Amino acid sequence: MPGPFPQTPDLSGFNAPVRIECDLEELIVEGEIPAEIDGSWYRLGPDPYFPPSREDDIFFSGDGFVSRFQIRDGKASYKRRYIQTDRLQNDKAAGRSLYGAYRNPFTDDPSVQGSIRGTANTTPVFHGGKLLALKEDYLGMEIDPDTLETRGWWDFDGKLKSETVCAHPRIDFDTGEMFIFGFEAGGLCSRDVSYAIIDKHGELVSEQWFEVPYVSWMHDFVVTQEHVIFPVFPHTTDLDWLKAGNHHWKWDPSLPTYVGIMPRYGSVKEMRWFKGPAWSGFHFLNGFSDGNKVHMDFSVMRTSPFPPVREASGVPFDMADIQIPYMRWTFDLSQPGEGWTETPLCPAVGDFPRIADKDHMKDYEIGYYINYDPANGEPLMCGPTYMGFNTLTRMNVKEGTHTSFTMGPGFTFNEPIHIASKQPGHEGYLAMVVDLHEEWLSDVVILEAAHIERGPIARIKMPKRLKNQIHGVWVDSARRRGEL
Ligand code: V55
Ligand code: FE
Repeated sequence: MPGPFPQTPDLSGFNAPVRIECDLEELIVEGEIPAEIDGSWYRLGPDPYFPPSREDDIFFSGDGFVSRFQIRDGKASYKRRYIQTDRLQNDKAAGRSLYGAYRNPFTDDPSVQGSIRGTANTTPVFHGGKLLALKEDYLGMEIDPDTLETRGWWDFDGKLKSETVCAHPRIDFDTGEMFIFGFEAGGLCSRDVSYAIIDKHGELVSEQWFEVPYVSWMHDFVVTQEHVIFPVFPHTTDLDWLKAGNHHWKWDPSLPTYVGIMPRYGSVKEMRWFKGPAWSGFHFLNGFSDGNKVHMDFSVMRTSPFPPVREASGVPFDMADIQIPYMRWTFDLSQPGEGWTETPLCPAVGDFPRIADKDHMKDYEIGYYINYDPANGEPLMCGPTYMGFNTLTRMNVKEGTHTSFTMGPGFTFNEPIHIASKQPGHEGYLAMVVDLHEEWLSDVVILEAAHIERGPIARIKMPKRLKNQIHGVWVDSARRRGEL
């Protein structure tokens, strides 16, 4: 019999596992879901099936779950399944967790040494007719978009040589191409990074490898219509650190930040490296090229946002290190030197950015993300940072203005998705799961993207608390049919 889960911040309260597989039809809807919304919203996250073998297991380690809200004709349904990874199957056969620290195979039970550790728990992506569940530690797992059954690891018909695929592919809305990379591509703690282009049909058309100056937690990257940008921030690791039994990452601010930029259809030999002091960042909202200037917009920090990483690295926490406005970094390829310029875009301090698919990789105006605003309540314990987001922000990067939506104290927000409208000139909709801490439930709110400050136009009531997700994707039914 599995014992109880440890009562640690990573695994208790709103971070406690939910462990449910279910099918819910005819969800209760307050307000009205616009009739034009027709598609599937896939969400992924970690949800440990068994209590971990280690009391100090972290949020990111959990077995992957995939869930789908299907929305059509003003109605919604919900389906949720575990992703049947090798790891989950091995654990189920043993009746307990056989795997040790986060991304550290040295800490696994001898019976599973050498087995595939991928948890597929981070990002769903729909491309080339396939739904993939990604985590940066291994290949993507193919999932049946209708039944959510697990189909198997996807190596692009045997063509991809990289051992890993990142959790943040970038899709060019106009060409339909998908750009991917993988870090530690050549094995645990290798400095190899792969960079591959997948055509709109899902065929791998190119893969190149290059080395980064040190092993880095390259969680995301940026692709513009002309360039690709690889930021290297000093969350790092090495074999000695892993052999000592640690979780994968340590924060080492003595290392510089590197940013590699190359033409997106070019050779990795053309990579130009920029260099600066230690910064940290996870998600990029967007990037674009303007002649010799290349811009990337993101939430930047001066430390690791994750308490277990800071603790293991012996870094004290200073709130100021994570309270930095949303930033634009601009690299001028016509100038010599290693530096770049930094321009604040919006004062709201947050992450989980979203942009309309059509604006991706281009000069744009509107971005959305969630942030923590102390004016809207005390921080609530949830997520990997132990500080739930309580505000949704819409920023206009051209005007330098922003608007926001909050539900006040007692609520935290998961990553929003953007749903394009079919009406000309309409900015579309945002949807996000909201955790109701007092009621111990979760709801979905749907907002007009242009008017988030007016509050939800519809609210879907869930009968259960949902596990904190990581990322999600909206797959319009028209896109599913190949029409978009
Ligand atoms: C993230 C999530 C992960 C992970 C690494 O969103 C980074 C950040 C759910 O697992 O392993
Ligand atoms: Fe991410």
